[in-house]
Amino acid sequence: MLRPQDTATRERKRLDGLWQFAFDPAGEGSGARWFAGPLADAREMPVPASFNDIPADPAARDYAGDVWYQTTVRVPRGWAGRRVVLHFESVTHRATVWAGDIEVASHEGGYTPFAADITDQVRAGEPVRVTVLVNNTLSFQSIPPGVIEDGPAGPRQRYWHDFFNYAGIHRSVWLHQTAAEHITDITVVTGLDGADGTVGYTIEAEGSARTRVVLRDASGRVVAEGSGPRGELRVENVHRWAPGDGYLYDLEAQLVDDAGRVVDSYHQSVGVRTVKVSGNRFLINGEPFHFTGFGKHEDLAVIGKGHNDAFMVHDFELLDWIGANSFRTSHYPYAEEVLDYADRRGIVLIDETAAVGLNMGLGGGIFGAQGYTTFSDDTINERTREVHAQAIRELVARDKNHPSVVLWSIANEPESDTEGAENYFRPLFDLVRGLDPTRPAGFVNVMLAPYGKCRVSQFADVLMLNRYYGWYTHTGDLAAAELAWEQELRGWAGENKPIIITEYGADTQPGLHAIGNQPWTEEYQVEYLDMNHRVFDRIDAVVGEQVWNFADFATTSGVMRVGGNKKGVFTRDRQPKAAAHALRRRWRKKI
Ligand code: GCB
Repeated sequence: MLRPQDTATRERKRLDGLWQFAFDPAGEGSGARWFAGPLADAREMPVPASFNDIPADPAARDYAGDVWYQTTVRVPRGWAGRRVVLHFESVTHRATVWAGDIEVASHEGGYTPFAADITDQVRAGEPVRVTVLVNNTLSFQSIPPGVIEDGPAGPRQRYWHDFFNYAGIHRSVWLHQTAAEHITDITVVTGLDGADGTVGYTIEAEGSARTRVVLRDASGRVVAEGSGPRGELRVENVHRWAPGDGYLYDLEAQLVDDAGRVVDSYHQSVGVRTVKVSGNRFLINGEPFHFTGFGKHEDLAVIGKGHNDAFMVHDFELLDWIGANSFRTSHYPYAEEVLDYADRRGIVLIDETAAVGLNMGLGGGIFGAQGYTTFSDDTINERTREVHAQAIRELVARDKNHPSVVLWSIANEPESDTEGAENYFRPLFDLVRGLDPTRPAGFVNVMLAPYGKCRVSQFADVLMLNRYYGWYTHTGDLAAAELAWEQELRGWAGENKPIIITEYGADTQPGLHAIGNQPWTEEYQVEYLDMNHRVFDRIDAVVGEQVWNFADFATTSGVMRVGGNKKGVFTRDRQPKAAAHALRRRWRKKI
C-alpha cells in the first residue's frame, strides 16, 4: 500500500490533532451506533499518541477493551471528481472505521497501515465525520498474543512481552485524493554491476494508462528512463547507498493517458545497494558489515507509542554520537517516518514483526500469566499463525523498498525448542522468502533454546541471539558468565552462519554506583558490556552487537521492573548513563 503523497497529481490532508474520545467498557458502542452522531460524553484526545498516559487515571492506563475516536474533516473543494481515500498509518491493535454512518474499513494488527476508499461517502467541499472504534485487547489469536484472565477484582489483561501495551491511534491519519486511474504499488529491486547500478521496477496500477518511469539523482538530474509496468534501469557510475551514506535516487512513476497527459505521479526513493549472506559473513554491497547499535522501542513519556519527529531526529543524533550504525525495530514495525529517515541517514535496520511473546515459558511469572502451553489448539494455533502470516505480508509490503532494511525478523524470542515450534515456523519462513527473495530472514532466539536445543534456527539465514549471561544467569559473576557465554557461542559459530547478538544488557539505575560487581549500578553495566565484547571479539562469526536497550522504557509492573525496564544505555529522557560513554569509545574506534 502506497503512503499518501503530495505530487503533481495527488494531494493529501493530515488529520492529526485533538479528536473526540470515549471509553466503551461495556462494548456497547457498535450496537448503539455511536458512529452515527457526535460521540456522547467525549473528551479530547491527541492523535497521534497512545491514550493510556494522557488521562491522570490508572484505570485509563490499564484499560482493556473498546475505545472510540472521532473527528470531522472538510473534504477540500478542489477534490470534486477525484478518488478520496482515508489512510491510517497504524491503529493499535485493531480498528473499525466509519465515514459518516457507513462502515468503510476494519483492520487487525497494530503497527501496519490500512486505508479505505471513501469516494462514495463524501462530497468535495462538505464535511465528513470519521469515527474509529479501537480495540486493544490481546488474545491467543492476536500478534502479539495475550490473554484476559478473570480474577477476584475483575478481568485483567496479561501478556508475555516485556513492554507496556500502549494503544490508540499511534501514527498519522490522512485524507488523500488521486485520479480514478492511479498507481497502487511500486516494487524496486536494486543490483550492482561493477561501477554501475541496476534498478528493477514493477509498477501496479488501476486503469489502462501507460506507465513511464524517470530516475533522478539527488541533484534532480535524470539518470535513466523507462516505460512499461516493469523493467530494469541502468545507472552508470552509481552512487551506492551504504551504511553511513544514505544516498537516494528518486524514481518517479507516472501514468500517462492516450492524450499524453500525466494522470498519476508517485515518487519512490531508491537506494542502490545489495545484501547477501555468504558463509558467516553479512555482506552489504559485497563488503562484510558489522552491526553496532541497539534494540529500540517506540516509547516516550506521556505520548507512549505515538510517533514524534523531535525524538526521532534526536535519537538518530544519539546513534551517530555513540557510533551506532544500525538498530532493530524491536518488537514491531516502526513508524514509516523512521524507516524513511534511516534510509536518508544511512542507518541499517533489522525489521521485525510484532510477533513477540509467543513463549509461555518465559518470565517465570514475572511478565505475564503462567500455566499455558505455547503451541496448542487452545493457545497459539493455526489461526494465530494466519494472523502472524498476515503481519509478515503487511510488513514486507510496507517496507520492501527501504534500502535501510537488510534483514527480516519474523519473531522475537518465540518458543523454539519444540516440535510445535518447528511446525509453526516452517511455513512462515517459506512465506517470507517467497515474499522477498532479496533479503535474508531470521528470528530472534531466546536463551531457553540454547545452542543444540533450538529447532527453528535451521530455517534462518542469520542467527540472531538474545543472551543475558551475567544478568539473568550468573548474576553478579561476570567471570563465570564469560566462560558460559563463550562456550555456548562457540557452538553456534560452528553453524557457518553470521551471528548477530540482538540483545545483551543489564538493568541500571542511573546514579547508582559501587566499586565492583553490583548489579543495577552504572559500573556494572559497563563491566557487563565489556565482558560481552571480550567474548564477541574472540569469535569470528559474530558480525553484530546490538545492546538491549537504547533507552529505558515502560513495562507492566512487576518485581523485576523499577519504573519500567532500565536496561537503557540512555534514560527514558535520553540522558547518557556511563555505559553510553563506554560504548562510544568502542564503536567510534570502528571495529
Ligand atoms: C528479552 C526480550 C526483551 C526484554 C528483555 C529484558 O529477551 O526480548 O523484550 O525487554 O529480554 O530486558 O528482559
